[in-house]
Amino acid sequence: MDTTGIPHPPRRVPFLGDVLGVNPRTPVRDTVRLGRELGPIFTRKVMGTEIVFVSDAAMVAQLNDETKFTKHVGLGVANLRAIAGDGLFTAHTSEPNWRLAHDILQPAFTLEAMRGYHPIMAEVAADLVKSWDAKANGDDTVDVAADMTKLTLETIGRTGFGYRFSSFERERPHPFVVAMTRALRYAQLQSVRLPFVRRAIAGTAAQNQADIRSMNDLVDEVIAARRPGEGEDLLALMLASPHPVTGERLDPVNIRNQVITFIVAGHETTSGALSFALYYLTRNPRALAAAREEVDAMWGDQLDPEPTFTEVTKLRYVRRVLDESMRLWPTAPGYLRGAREDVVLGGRYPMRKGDHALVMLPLLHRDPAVWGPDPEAFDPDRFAPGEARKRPAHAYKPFGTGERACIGRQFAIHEAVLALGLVLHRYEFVPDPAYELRIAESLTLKTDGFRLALRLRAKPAPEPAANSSSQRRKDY
Ligand code: MNH
Repeated sequence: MDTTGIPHPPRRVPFLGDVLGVNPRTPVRDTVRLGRELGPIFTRKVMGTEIVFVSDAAMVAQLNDETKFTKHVGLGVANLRAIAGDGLFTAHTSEPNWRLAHDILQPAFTLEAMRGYHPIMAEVAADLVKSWDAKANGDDTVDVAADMTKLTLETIGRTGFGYRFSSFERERPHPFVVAMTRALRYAQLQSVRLPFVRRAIAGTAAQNQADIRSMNDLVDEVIAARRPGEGEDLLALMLASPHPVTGERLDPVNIRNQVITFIVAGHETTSGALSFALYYLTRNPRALAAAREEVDAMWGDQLDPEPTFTEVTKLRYVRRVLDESMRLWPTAPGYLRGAREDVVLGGRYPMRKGDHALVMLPLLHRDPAVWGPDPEAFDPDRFAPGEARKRPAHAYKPFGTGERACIGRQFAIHEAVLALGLVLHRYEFVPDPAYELRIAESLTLKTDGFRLALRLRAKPAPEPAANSSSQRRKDY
């Protein structure tokens, strides 16, 4: 797009662009800092690519207008097509497979459908608790982001495809995870135009080909092992269900792309959100106390509560903690919108059909005009009943917008509230007071180096009862 008149950082260097004072490890945080100086629309040019960033709620509302804009597959998302092809996340809205897959899969992501996944989600949360119990009450600490990633990967694997990565039982990550992590890093570094830098960080093209092949092979095995009519998961739906209107089906290559898409999209973002939520809870005693009060009111002195679906949906404060964490650090920090026709953004910036701009969520979510004078303050009550209605409709968009918004939103929220609720009920968290938040930035955001020691919370002695399973847990 024509960027004359849009502010950009001072000291632009020929060819390299806006690289002064920019650390390649922290592009999102640097952009947040820049945005505070440059205002709600600005550009950055990095290695020849210029990106327009937008964070003003009114301009974002315009970009979110589905009649004038749609998702633009560019930057990091475009690079992922080597891995996920025309899967839901990486498909162009105009690709026929996008709508076909969207319509076939939509029923698998309703709140009602979550009822079906709930028992498996609870089983995985119980696995997390078991692994944390083994480290509680001693000198051990847990790496929060790593363990949340085990939880979310296991959850999408088992609920989506009946596949166990056995994350909690392994010393080293599953080979699929090794290949996926490296392939994602490789994809992300496609935009780096210095091949030797890229090779040093992400390995060779041959390695990348091998990684993608090994991911495909595992997925193909899982699909081949599935007998017709078996299971009630995402895979069963994709194999068995024709489009509700046209009767068309997903082809095998597309199904493979979807499986890989769900594994990638379905775990990194949710695990990051859980990690930030735990980080903020350990820094905000009042929020922690309020969240504790809620889970204690729900599960009281039960030693091993078995949360029901409905109980999880009633943990409203825990949900607010999650919402507020995703306000400050939306783990998918932005999304691109492309113009369907010539438009003028914000009444001042002409965009031609096909031009695109990035909605910069951490800045949108800090706009003082919307969030008040102290947007950095962590306050879950910003999401108390009625509060959202007082804000402009497009001021909070951690799950994206319109028909290309996150299909897994309810899934992520149910999974995360369940796990957060359980660990809040069970453990006292002992953070390292010297830890200052660091963020690992890849395609998504995660806490970096955030560790917790855990203490099992003291509970009143259980009523003596014959054959009570809780009797066995003397350590509680
Ligand atoms: Mn998810 C799209 C954020 C969890 C599967 N997701 C998006 C988009 C955002 C997003 C933002 C839109 C991106 C864009 O416009 O380019 N997603 C999240 C966050 C979490 C999350 C913050 C957790 C917290 N997502 C999940 C889970 C799943 C999932 C869990 C699957 C089980 N997301 C998707 C898919 C898409 C998507 C699939 C693409 C949907 C489409 O375009 O049709």
